Amino acid sequence: MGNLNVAVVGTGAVGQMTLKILEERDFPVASLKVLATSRSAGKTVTFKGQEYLIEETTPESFAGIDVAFFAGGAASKMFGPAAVAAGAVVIDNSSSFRMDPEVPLVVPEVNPQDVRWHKGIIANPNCSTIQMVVALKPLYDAAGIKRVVVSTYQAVSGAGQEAIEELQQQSRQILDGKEITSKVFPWQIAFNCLPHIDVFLENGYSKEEMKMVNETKKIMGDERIQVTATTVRVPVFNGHSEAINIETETKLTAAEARELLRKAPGIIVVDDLEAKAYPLATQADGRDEVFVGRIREDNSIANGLNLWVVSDNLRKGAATNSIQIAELLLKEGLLGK
Ligand code: 3JN
Repeated sequence: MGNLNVAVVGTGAVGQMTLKILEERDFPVASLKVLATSRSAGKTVTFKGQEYLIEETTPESFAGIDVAFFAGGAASKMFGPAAVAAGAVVIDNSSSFRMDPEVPLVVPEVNPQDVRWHKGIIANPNCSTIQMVVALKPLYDAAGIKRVVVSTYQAVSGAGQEAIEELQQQSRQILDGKEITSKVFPWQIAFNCLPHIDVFLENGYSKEEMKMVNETKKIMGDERIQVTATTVRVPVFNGHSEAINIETETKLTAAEARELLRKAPGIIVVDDLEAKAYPLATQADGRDEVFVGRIREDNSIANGLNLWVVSDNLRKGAATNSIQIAELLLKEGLLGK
């Protein structure tokens, strides 16, 4: 038994993963409230072998709560401030507060110190940003970073449970020679790639692409890092992959970069070409680390590197990172009484 009164808001793919990881990591939970919209209220979830009734979230739900994990969606804006007013620390997986200068945006391997200045809300970055900054951090500390060009290969689980079901259904429909139906994605996702994640903005980029640009600068604490992104949905169930091109300030050889990455927290280097060893979504699925491989010099510029980076987007990209933030608060004596 722990000593913290915990609320999890949201019971979709990220909410369910949050409950699973709270249990796996034996987070010190004294009491648990599972909150959601009226649509899910009345259903049950299991935590540590016990059934919990899902309650509808209201501003009054947070009385006595020490830490509230908001799993994403509209609930954050609607109820986050009420949770803070009730005395809870909110760890929010949505984009609602990420760029708010009053709200720290934290990846524990990169900017753990930022939890100290929170005013009630700490934001969890976008999944694609998290795995990228974990890989960038040791290279930045050693050689500085001028510019990053990233292309993502994002799994359907990032778009939620219904998106997972859509990929399953369309794959079956196509293999059976049937007409496909699309509800979650604008086009067929099975056997296809869609360069379209979240909505498009006036500048021609998708919102997902601009999240990667803006969040990276905030987490790294360096507005000078130039970032450009192309984010693509691919027919993979879980685990986001990224091709990352980096221009450092000073030269790093591939061997030096590999050694820095190998020693960095939260990273597993998988980079043995002879053994055909490189990070794969199928191998990152169910893991909490960021996998880095295909580490090589970009010979088209003086100080360039290329990496292939893969991580479980529901775990490190969402639930695990949120819980690591809470664990960091506990370690710093900033949570509970
Ligand atoms: O599509 C993905 O792979 C990640 C999706 C993230 C996402 C989906 C809907 C709304 C977010 C996010 O975390 O940025 C949001 C949002 O809160 O804006």
